[in-house]
Amino acid sequence: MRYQAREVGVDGRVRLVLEGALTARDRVGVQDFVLLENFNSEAAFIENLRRRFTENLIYTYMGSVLVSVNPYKDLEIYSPQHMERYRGVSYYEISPHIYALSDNTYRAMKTSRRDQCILISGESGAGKTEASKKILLYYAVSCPAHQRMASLRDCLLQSTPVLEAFGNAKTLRNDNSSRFGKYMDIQFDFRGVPVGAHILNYLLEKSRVVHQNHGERNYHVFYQLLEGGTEEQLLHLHLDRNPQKYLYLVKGNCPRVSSMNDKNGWKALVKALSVIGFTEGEELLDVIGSVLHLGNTQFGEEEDGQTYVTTEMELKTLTQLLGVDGAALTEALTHKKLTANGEEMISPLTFEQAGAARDALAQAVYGRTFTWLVEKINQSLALDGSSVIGLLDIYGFEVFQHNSFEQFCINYCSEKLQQLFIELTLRSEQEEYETEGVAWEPVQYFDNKVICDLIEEKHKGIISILDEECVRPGEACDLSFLEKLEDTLGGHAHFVTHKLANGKTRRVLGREEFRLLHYAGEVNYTVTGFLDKNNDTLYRSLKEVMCQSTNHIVEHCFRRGELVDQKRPEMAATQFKNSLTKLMETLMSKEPSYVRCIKPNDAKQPGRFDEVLVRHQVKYLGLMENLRVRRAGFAYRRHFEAFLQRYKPLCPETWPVWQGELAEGVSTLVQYLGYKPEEYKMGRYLVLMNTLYQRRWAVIQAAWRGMKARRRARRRRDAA
Ligand code: AD9
Ligand code: MG
Repeated sequence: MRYQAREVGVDGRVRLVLEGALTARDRVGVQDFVLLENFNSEAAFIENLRRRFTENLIYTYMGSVLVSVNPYKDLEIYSPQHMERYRGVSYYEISPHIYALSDNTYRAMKTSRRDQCILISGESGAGKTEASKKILLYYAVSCPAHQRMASLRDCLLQSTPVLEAFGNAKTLRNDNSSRFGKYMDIQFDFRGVPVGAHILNYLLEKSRVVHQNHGERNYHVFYQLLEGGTEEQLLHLHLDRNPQKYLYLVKGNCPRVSSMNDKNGWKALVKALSVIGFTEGEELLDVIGSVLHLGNTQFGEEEDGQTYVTTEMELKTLTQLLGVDGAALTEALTHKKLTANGEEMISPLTFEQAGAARDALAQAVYGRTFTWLVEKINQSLALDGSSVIGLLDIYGFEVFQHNSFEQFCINYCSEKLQQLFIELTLRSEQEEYETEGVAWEPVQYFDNKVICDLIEEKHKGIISILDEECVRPGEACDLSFLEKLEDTLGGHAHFVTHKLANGKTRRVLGREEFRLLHYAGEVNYTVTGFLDKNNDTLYRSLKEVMCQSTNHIVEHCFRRGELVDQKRPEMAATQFKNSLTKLMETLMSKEPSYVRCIKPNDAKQPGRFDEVLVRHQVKYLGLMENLRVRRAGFAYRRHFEAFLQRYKPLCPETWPVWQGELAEGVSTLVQYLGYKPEEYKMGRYLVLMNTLYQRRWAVIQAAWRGMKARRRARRRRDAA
């Protein structure tokens, strides 16, 4: 079988797309990997991606999965005209596009009334956030809307610049890297009009507020304020435009990023805050400023070991901005309160402890303000609808020279998403064929559940061991945590430390490192800081001071109730694990679509396609396995009853009612539609359409839509 199809590009040009051996003529490859003749060959798969990438065709389907390669340049394919072109069009009628996926998901929600979700995955810098922005734009602009919904549309779009300013930063992998996870539910009413939205945020990388690796930056908002804030604002905040003056901004030695315009970023942020209806703008500025002044607050040590604040002026500004009592803040930064036998005691902090307390305060203020911002945005979007499209854009798998607790959490999250992908596509698909009794050649794939278990299993997983070590009285420290890991997990196929079974040491790993063999590659984690970051505690005396703040944001973020609550809050990793478990449940309850993003090179450059890098991603994203399942499979399936109900008007024998057995009715219908035996399978309860013949399927759907449109027109005529 050989398709000779023309593909209408998003630029309007018609290109010839041939299935089969790639010859010099078909420069642009196939637009659906399912049509690749040599579908078992990874080389052919990558070659197809490369050809399309070279032609600026960054999207390719794999059945209903959209594979996207980051072009690292602006392609003019996202205009309102492009949106219009994709509205209501079937997948195969026009070149693959993120708008086609958005539109199909939207139509699936409307026709099936089932909640949908779009899962975007790929490593850091692969284009997940950009993809999620395009999808959001598509819904905001092209869905039907009422006049009063215009403000919702604006709030929806303007939530992005706010969250990016506060939650994104330049890393070595990505100049605009998301340092938090985001899941957004877009709510639609029964007519398909977007009526509201809700955002859930996941684990912001707080340590970045006080420390950045070489070549990286703190969160964008700090640089944007210094660059774009007015003279009066900076005067009020006692800030200098030069980021080098702030200790929290100099650690990475990277004040400017060529691809970012901080001034414009600030303008966009100010506009977005006003659209969303923030009334606390000035107080928000005070909070941002206070973090910078906190970073410049330094300590000295008396001869008797007493710690004191050396930067009086800095502290004065800080107390003004935070709206707290200066003496109380100084005391809380240099002393801690202990309760022993019901009695309260004050004990001085050492020089190091005071520095750590200051950093913990800066992280708490920033992190809690971020959560507060998300709440505020949610208030501006709140309204429930009858169906939902969920959009997940979460941090991607990342490996740096030094990887810490944050990378551990981020990569754990990647593992969970891969599990979900396996669960929903590779496993469930194959199980369904079995249940339906359809002949089927099983496809082998690597199931990363073993790595998820290694991390999250109760009592013997890494997170449990970390939690136990955090509450163990006595000498618990990062290294004792590593020892516990070795004792419990030594010998696990995906866990390695410097110790070899024969008592010798493995040179490539340091004494404070462990290595996880993730599904996406090996990562060495340095345990330094794991316990502190997991504990995530702030001295009680600092919380007490913050509770008294006259700044409404700070006051909202530090509730008095927290001081009374005796229960120890869950530790950071466990909190993250629980929120991920909930997220997975939410996603499992919806019908998923996938965008699999690929990063073409590590230099963030347009036009460069590094085959080795791409091959690695194709491998770990499981794209070849996915293709095999798709290719041998049945992309479309419906229960007999639903199928018959919907398509019976297309066949005189089944219209208006089919009297006999359901299965017989379905057979009659598909045969009438011209299906040959190899093109479909009858299961026990389902009719399954062979993936290879989905073009025919598209034609039938188009016929059905045409019929509906004719009927509507007739009704309108009759009514008139
Ligand atoms: V991370 O896990 O948050 O670090 P992402 O989100 O996968 O990562 P992002 O979407 O931020 O990556 O993309 C990185 C950069 O690639 C963007 O800032 C753009 O400069 C570039 N990019 C990505 N997708 C596109 C696109 N469709 N068109 C043009 C793009 N440029
Ligand atoms: Mg991102």
